[in-house]
Amino acid sequence: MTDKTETFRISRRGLLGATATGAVVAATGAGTGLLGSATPARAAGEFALAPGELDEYYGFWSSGQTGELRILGVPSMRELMRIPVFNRCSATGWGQTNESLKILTEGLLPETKEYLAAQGKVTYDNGDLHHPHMSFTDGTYDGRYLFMNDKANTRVARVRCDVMKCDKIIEIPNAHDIHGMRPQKYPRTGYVFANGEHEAPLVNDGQILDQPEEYVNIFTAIDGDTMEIAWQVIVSGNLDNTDCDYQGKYAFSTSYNSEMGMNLSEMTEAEMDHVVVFNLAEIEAGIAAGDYQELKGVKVIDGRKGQNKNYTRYIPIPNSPHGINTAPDKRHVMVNGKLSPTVSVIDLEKMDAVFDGADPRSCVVAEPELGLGPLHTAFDGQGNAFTTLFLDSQVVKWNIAKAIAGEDPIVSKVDVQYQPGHNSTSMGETAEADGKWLISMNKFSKDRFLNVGPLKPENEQLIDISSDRLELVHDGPTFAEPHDSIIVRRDIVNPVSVWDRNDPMWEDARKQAEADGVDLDWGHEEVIRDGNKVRVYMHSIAPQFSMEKFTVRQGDEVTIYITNMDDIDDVTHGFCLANFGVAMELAPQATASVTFVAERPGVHWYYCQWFCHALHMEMRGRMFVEPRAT
Ligand code: K7E
Ligand code: CUA
Repeated sequence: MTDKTETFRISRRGLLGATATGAVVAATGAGTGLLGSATPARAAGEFALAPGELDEYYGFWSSGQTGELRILGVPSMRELMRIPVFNRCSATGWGQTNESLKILTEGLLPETKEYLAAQGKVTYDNGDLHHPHMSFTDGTYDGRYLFMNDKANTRVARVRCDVMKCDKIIEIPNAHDIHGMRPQKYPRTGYVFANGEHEAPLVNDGQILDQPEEYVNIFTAIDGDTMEIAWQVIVSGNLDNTDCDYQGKYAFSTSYNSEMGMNLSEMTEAEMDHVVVFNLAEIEAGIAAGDYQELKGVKVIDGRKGQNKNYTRYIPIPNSPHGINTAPDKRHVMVNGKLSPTVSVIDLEKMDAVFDGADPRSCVVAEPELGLGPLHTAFDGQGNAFTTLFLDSQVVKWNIAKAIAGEDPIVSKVDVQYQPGHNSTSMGETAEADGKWLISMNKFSKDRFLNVGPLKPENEQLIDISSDRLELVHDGPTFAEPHDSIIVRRDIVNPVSVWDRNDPMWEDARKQAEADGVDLDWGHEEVIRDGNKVRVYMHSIAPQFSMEKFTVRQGDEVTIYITNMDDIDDVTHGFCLANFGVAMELAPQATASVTFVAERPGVHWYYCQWFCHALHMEMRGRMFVEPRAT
């Protein structure tokens, strides 16, 4: 940090005070001028990468209501890729190709398919992706999968890390609006835990509205290998965020509405809410012993308060806790107070006793006051925690052992711009937390960037945490609205550059080709007519499609299969059929397909829409649609 930056920071703090809000910035009008004139100097350290240099970490970012997953390089904060998941993607054809539609539709519940059909749709085209997390083996990331939730439409998705594409999306029955989601850390993933956030009647068929006692919430364990639901637990109160231990024994979720209120004043009435602790072995034993009801094909166990069973325990926690984060010491869990200025520290070594009947609060070994609006906590692996303070617009570094000893745990604070939600540290949610970088994911950017109109980007700030002096080194604008990120050492992530021709993603295309007597392993160009269904097989190799033209009839249902024969890094083609709303990505050695009804007679050009060659513009052909006989 240069002196200039320090001065800038002090003067801004002096001007706005410790609980600066955007309203104050706007009202004084001085914020913009100050910030504009004092550009923080870029720290000439490890953070600045020269062109061509590679990052040390992969960052996996959610995108909130955009519905996609993003990959950034850390520490450069360069955005490297977007992986469409719950959204419709114009560039890749996600949500349009047959391969993506299969993934987007096969995991939907029957009643959802009916609802969508009534809208003339086969799948949702929005999502709200909050929490991306990698699969674990033995307490650290294993580079197999990324899992993520969709709060908007109650789904959980999986992305394969070898090709960085989504391969499974499931809708979670019985639950409503999946929010918190975490993979099991030990012995491996294993389970993926998912919180239903919003309460609803257990059988939600329109018979019950204002009987809060009939409302429940559902915690779900998904098998991360098969992406099938393993079991569910009915709980009291709603569920917000979740995490689990490093022993494979417990998972736990925060609840900000233990009151089961239906409006704001009811939801925030009680002084204490709770964390629900799930005892995995007890739940598995209960299921095995038949102590469940089957609802929509899922085994659902009752873990509500007062059930007198050992499936769950309810730990009282001050007012509306939000984030919950297990420390890399494998022992302590931080529950972030949100409306309470505290973080409650749970000692997992005291949890067995709580299940044996000890006072639930006996596992809370510290509750330090850290500042206003604690939302999420990250770790450096050296006994320190970093908590975002939403209302204070700060990140506070504090020492866990000091908090437990009853000493002042606060090491330092750094201002962030502005109102942080999640933060994440390098490898910080694993046993290999390395204490190098912290990302503060701020909900408001206000005056930090050029004004782009009423809708502003969010701001994500990179902070060097290698010393006690938390050094802000980079501002990064992002589009709506990454909630959460993970920072993964690059040696753990090893994607391929070229598809395997036999990848499961192209299995349906291969089977259909085989049935049609077309050999996809050779250059192919075939038009197969099957009633009014027409299947067109062609390949691409820079700078040409193997078919310069083909003919179909008006009203035919046409499926185009294209195999990209190029097997060189980075030679991706595309297929865009103009004025048909059809476009898809063809990465090296991929076989992608798309289906449409040829309702437009005439000559229609298809072209390659991913720049691939000096003759990319010439990479095109014609579809001729013969008019229907009148
Ligand atoms: Cu935004 Cu993790 Cu959905 Cu906190 S959650 S901020
Ligand atoms: Cu092929 Cu552009």
